[in-house]
Amino acid sequence: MVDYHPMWEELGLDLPTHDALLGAVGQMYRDAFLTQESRPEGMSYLDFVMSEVHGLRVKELHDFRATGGKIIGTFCLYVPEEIVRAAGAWCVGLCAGAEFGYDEVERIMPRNTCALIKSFMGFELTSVCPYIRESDLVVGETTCDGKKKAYELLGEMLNVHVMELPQMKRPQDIAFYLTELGEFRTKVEELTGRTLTAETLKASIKEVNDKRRALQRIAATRAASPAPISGKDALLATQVAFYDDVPRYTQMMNKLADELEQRVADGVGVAPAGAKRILITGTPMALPNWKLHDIIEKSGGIVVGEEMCTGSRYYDTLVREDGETVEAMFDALAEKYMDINCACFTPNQGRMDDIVRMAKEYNADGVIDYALNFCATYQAEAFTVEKTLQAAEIPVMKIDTDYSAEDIGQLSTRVEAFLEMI
Ligand code: BJ8
Repeated sequence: MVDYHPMWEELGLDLPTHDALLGAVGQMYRDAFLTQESRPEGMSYLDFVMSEVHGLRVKELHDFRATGGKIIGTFCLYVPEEIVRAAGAWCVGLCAGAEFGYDEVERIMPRNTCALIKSFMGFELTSVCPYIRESDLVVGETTCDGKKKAYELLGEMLNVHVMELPQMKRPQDIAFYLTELGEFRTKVEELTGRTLTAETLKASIKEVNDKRRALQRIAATRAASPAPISGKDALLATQVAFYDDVPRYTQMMNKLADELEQRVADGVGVAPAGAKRILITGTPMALPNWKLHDIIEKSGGIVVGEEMCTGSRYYDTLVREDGETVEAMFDALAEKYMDINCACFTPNQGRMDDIVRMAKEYNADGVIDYALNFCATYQAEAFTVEKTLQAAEIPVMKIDTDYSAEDIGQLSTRVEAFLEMI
């Protein structure tokens, strides 16, 4: 076992608090993941990644920076990893999925802020996140109001760049997003001292598309009955996509997909025949948020898809690879990214269409619409989600929750009743 404490100390982490966090996440992981039966062998890679979540990967970032490399931390799907990589930097996802440091957060933010924002602010305020400390630049975006205000506070502690995002998807909005991408490119180039070229951008588009293609292969196998992989394991695969080394991750996920495709051919599954199949839609589930999947699958259901940013919104569409000039490739990036259906946009009919399409494609028996408490956009959109699914005659249940364990008993009862009803 390598002792990473000297590296964490160098990053200014609060070592006892950080040890406590790692201990708690390790316990959650063992309870949620290692208790599952007939897991695919390919999951051993993700088990290893998780066992080293603040270790080996952080060391790789640390070593990269020691040779002059730059790390860019992001919180949202609308910040293109392709631009970061084409200018020679690496990207890491910074959204956080655990309740930590809330007392410190509530000294500077309202109590009624969503768990995702409180979590990333809490991680920084209590000095427990090595990824944010390895980030030379943190990129925020003007999506929801809570995030916008959080980035102002984060900007007092870290080097933060905020991308302005439109809230609609008209041609003028897409043109505006393109100018923001141009500004972001300049920012990254200034940081790395390297120029993005048509050649490097083409390569990074292909590389990130390959990562998404691997995730698409995994997702496609989940339409089979029995499903060859649990929802929890599939969610973990997507969560790790935001942190891991891109080519290595793609290779390992393609290996996992090979195994899952073989399982489908052999009729091997992870859930008993007749287990109720659930599609989840809603707010993203950042590492280590596995709460709802765990509840559903411990109640005898199986999650077969996620219409969320840690799910289909991340990998369902690719960037066109036919561009030859930087301008053409930026157009292709704008086209792809502005096609993501976040509830911060209005109108957001594309999301409704995706939920119904996915429920059918993955043969879901029902949909759970999941929102973090105090997330106004997703909670407001829940009415349209419900109406849309009722019109399509697909059973739906709405769950509002946070990262705490307090409501697990109550949620389990509701989920069990929903699984029985559908
Ligand atoms: S593209 S979903 S990652 S903004 S849950 S912080 S919306 S109050 S995360 Fe998101 Fe980008 Fe959209 Fe996806 Fe605000 Fe809601 Fe909290 Fe949220």
